[in-house]
Amino acid sequence: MLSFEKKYRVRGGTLIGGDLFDFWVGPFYVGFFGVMTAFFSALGTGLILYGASQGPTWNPWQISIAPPDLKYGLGLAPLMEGGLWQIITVCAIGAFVSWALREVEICRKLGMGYHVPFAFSFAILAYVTLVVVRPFLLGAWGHGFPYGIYSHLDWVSNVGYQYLHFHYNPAHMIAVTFFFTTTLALALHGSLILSASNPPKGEVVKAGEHENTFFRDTIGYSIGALGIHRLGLFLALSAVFWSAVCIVISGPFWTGSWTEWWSWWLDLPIWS
Ligand code: UQ2
Repeated sequence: MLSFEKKYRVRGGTLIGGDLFDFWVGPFYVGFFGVMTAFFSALGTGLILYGASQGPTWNPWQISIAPPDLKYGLGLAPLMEGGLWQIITVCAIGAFVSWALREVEICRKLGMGYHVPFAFSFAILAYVTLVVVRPFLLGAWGHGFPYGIYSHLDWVSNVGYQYLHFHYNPAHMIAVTFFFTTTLALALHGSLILSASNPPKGEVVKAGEHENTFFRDTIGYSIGALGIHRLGLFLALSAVFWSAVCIVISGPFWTGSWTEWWSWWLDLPIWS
């Protein structure tokens, strides 16, 4: 594997700057976007530490960098009144997007598909939905979540109760179902691979045909070695996608309780 790495440590595939940033540090490809990732990560982390130093605690569970008050709307807030949160948010998005583009450059060097950066972009999308899209649609950066371990949990809890019963949010139902199905698929896949490739001492390693046959014998169907990975990617991305949908519709498109939303069913003309 080490000689393989050397052979594929090739020039080119960069999106910007030509050969200028086309270099490695030890095992890590850097590139223009590696420099950008390092810059935004260092600045963002530094600002979080500075914010913590101005706050009431160094208890890691309780440190929190809060977004601006709602009165600042979509404007800039003073540094200690949410301005830090705004700059940290820009740094976070800069670091995440740079990381994704660094992945793209590595894919291009290796002649691979863009599946990994495509998948990562869904995680970025979920974060951006929470701290940019939804606050923007609601008219204030103060609708973003605070950067703290406990404080962001409190935010999730409070926003959930704001819609009375978040589990009645139909997009939340779909997202949860995808999360659970993802764990089912990974449990099936992980256990199947280990069962075939980790035989007891002295027994021969099994592979594809045994894996297929196990599922054909138990449920009459095998999705296949490539298929299970396509399914897994689809399930995981769908979970993230519907999570973003379920929060972005809460507020901008539905302000009441989510239990009440289901009255569309009782309001159907067919009952009268
Ligand atoms: C499979 C297969 C794999 C697998 C798994 C299956 C040989 C190594 C886990 C079985 C998966 C099925 C039947 C799909 C289940 C559907 C959902 C929605 C969870 O056939 O091929 O490759 O790892």
